[in-house]
Amino acid sequence: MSAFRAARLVLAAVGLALAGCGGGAAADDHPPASLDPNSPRISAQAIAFDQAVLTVPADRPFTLVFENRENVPHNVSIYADSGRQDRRFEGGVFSGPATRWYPVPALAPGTYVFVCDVHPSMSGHLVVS
Ligand SMILES: [Cu+2]
Repeated sequence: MSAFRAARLVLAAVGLALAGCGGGAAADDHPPASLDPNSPRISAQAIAFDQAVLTVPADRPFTLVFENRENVPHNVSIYADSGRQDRRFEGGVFSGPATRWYPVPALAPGTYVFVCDVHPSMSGHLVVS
């Protein structure tokens, strides 16, 4: 196989991979150009989050900095209800050790639930005020 043909196959595979990660999951593998130093941070290790409560300001988009410290797939999603039906943000799943910067849209004041969709026991509360 020629190098050119091999490269085209790789590009096609990458395109398929990108197309396959739809569903609204969001994750940036680099920080935004201007990361607010007050951005909420959370990490995962031993199938657990390091924090039970996160607090963010209401009605303002924010960046959630998520550090996955282990070679296990995790994400952070945000739900408006404890029954986890009304999802307001779906973070992309990834294995660590790695960090992702989740672009979370503005949320109305209230108490939300954050959870790892892969491990439902990993959860906490997001206080938006
Ligand atoms: Cu998880």
